[in-house]
Amino acid sequence: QKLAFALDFKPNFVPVPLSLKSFTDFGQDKCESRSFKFLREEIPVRLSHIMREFHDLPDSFSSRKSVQLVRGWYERSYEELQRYEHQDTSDPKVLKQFLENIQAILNRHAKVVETMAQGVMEMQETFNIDPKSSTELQYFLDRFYMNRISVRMLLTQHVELFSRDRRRKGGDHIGIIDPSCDVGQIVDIAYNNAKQLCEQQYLISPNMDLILCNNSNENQSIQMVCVPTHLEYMVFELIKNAMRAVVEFHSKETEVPNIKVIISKGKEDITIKISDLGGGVPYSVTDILFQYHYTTAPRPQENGPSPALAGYGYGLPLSRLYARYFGGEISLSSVEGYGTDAFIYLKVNPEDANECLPVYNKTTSKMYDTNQVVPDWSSPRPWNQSYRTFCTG
Ligand code: W6P
Repeated sequence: QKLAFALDFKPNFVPVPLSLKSFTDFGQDKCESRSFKFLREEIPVRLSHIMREFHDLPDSFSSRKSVQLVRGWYERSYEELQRYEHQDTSDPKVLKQFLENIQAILNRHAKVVETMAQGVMEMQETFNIDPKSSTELQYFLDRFYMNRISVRMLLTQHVELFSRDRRRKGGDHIGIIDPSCDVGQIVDIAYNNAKQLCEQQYLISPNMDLILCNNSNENQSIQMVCVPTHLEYMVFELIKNAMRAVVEFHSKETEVPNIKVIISKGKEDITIKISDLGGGVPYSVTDILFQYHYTTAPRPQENGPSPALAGYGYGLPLSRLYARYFGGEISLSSVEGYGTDAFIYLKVNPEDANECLPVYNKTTSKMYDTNQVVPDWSSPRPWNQSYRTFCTG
């Protein structure tokens, strides 16, 4: 069964990235059989590309029960979708069955992030993760979760557009896309949610100064085509981190400095800059903040109350994937001892906002085969031990 899956993989089928523009065009057509025809090919291609990468992972990770469980879900969903390969695209019964199947797949994969996180934690507890495994794991999880975001986007769009009980929802929304999303409004919602959590935990929270800079349309709100749930997730995560830093850095004071948010719309980018005076982090830590096996806050207890402002430490890396998914980025610039600026970059034009999808090829397999790589920059060592060594490699 598993072998059959591996042989099924056809590397000449490359995932087809869609732009936000093509998502909205597609959604306005509302042609269910066209959507069905696209998805029954595209989803298996996307699934097979990421399934292939499981083979290249270190055994210490891929042999974990939780990882095996997730692999099983992927194989099952792949097989279910393959069954539609030759079915009649205009038969309403087939379309109905496909829609229900897709809902079942979305449910089956609902806990993938938590389950994989479990595997990562177990691996950390059992082994000391060396730099090589750490790089591979980070590389894999970024690609794996990006793949998941993309597959869920396609499946959710289909369900939202064609399921009868979803149609009443949300004014001019096209599936889960808001063609005129008010960015300032999303920032307000995210701020208020973060504020509530912050006050629960610390009894105090920083205020927010919000500045809009709409270069193309003075003094008006800033609107864009985007997936509001993705945007809210990113802004919430960054504001939450900013708040925690501010409140903890000023814990002996009765007043805390505001968080400053600037939203600017240029020709190419919409940028959201979130600045805090929370004491910052050392430069060397800014990369580590995006690693999946890192969190600043105590880990959630399995049965205990969940600490309000902490999760599995996946908020930042996942937020960055949401930004990158449609061609954007998240970056942090910190001034240790002072504060941090966080930046969300998003594409203004929906034509330019293309899905960023992992593709399995030779380069990918080389990333997992870094055994022979010898560092080509010096590494520090105590000078009294530093006998001159010969070049290796
Ligand atoms: C910090 C650390 C951090 C991460 C993300 C966003 C804001 C901040 N502030 O001190």
